[in-house]
Amino acid sequence: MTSRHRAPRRSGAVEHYDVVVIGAGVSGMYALHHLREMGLSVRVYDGASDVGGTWWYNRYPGARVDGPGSPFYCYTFSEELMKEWDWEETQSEQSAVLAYLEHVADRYDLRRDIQFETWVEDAHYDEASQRWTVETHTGARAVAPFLICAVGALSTANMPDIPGIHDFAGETHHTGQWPHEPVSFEGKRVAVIGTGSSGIQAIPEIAREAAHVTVLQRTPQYAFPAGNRPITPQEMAEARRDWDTVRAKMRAHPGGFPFDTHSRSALQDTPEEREALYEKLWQRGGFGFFLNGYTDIAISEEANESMADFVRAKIREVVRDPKTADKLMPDHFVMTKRPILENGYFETFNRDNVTLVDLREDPIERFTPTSVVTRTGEHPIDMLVLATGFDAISGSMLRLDPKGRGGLSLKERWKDRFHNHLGLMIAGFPNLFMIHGPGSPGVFYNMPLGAERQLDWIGDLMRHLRELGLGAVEPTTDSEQAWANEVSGIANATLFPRTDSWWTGANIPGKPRYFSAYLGGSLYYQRLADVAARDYEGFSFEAAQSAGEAEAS
Ligand code: NA7
Repeated sequence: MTSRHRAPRRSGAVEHYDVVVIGAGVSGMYALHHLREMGLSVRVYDGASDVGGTWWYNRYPGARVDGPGSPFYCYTFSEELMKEWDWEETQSEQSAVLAYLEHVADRYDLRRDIQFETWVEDAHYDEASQRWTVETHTGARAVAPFLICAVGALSTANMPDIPGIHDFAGETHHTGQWPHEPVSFEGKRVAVIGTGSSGIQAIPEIAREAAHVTVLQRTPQYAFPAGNRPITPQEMAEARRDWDTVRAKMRAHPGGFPFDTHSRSALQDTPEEREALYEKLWQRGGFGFFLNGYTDIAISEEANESMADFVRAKIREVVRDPKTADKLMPDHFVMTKRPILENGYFETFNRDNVTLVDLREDPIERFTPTSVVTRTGEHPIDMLVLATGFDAISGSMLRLDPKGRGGLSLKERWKDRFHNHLGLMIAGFPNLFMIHGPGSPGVFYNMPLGAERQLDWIGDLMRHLRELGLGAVEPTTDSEQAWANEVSGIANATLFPRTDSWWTGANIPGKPRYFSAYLGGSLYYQRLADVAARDYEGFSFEAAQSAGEAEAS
């Protein structure tokens, strides 16, 4: 397994900034750029050795954008940036996204304010000085009035706790911590645990090279043809031609992409009409089912069943062995786990060198140094790939575990629920901001654009504090409660909370189980604007310490 590169421990140094940002991924990079443009001094810390966050870590074979995709999974703050970068495929490979982020870092000279290979081990708030102090693994400390946690919604790897797993003597790799050196599967017997987006992208690639692949599947999944294709120069030109209009369209769209919205219910159509639309979308591939399909798939059980039946039939058409096809039949509401785009995943089960184990009927009992043992037998293996996902959305904040007023830890505050207001701030943790945290649209929105919009709002709030001589801001617990009701109210009107998924925290034992993302799409940004327009209703403020008081404390 890869280990984090770490600088040697040293102590004593204390540096002062206006803002400390944790994380140099898509969100942290924009935080640095935007806040620096505002004239603030900013320091960014990241455990990786370069920019990219999730895109730096997730280098497993087959890793690609698996959303609506390029060229619109990108920053929008600069027309020049949009005009100078050519995307080549609709579902860009990990290396292409990382190359783009490296270009952004070069173009805006971001690295000079980022300290890489540096892990923040502690962050605590001092009420008297209205400052956050972060301490890194080197013992160095940085003090700043504002702390931005751009720690990633999909960054904290979920390592399964299976008897004997640490005794397994072969190579073990988690997809979210993939080595930078090439990993060879040639001649190896590989077991893969996990059939979410990462497993479904990686398994066909591994199977092409490995001697044998044993897929250990806990939940069968609906997966849709990725429909990856080259982006033509004409399409790139079209995307850039009237950038202001394209950008406005992105901001108006519920998911943050410049596409037309649709409004048709599946139940308005006859079964034949539905079948025809599903077939058209299947042939086209990509995220069409969600962007150009029906509006009630995630709301109505009956509508949901019509699409689920269609996908199950498609899986049966592809997979030749009926017993294997049976094991691959998903039985949850379609769309209520993260929709997956696949590139030859189901065909992979027609290969002679691939075996599917259904862990629901044949669970893993233990690992030995050379095998994985399930209830019905032993599978000798040379390599283990953990495509077991992440402690998502809230996990990275809890791993950081900042300490707010009175030394209260986030773990304590979030014991039962991820309390927050607007998905941005937490009562008792003044001047701390989360990007893509629980309570925000996060992974349900075009993430670079979502980060820009959250950070623009945060920048405005910082300006507001400065102009009014205020030193600290945090939400009231009443506003947190109201926001929780709004988030849950929207989610509970859908089928999403009824399925176990990383969206509901059900993949992590002991985690509060509820749907924590804001599902109102771009309405969220309207809510942010309204709150700001009403003088930051729902937040409480403190006057700024005088320089002398701050110094004394
Ligand atoms: P996911 O989507 O959380 O998938 C993880 C997979 O691993 C999923 O099939 C899990 O089964 C399985 N899993 C997790 N723990 C275990 C244990 N202990 N035993 C057996 N199987 C297990 O993570 P991904 O990395 O694929 O994707 C994350 C996001 O990254 C993705 O949605 C995109 O947005 C990008 P389960 O379904 O929980 O039964």
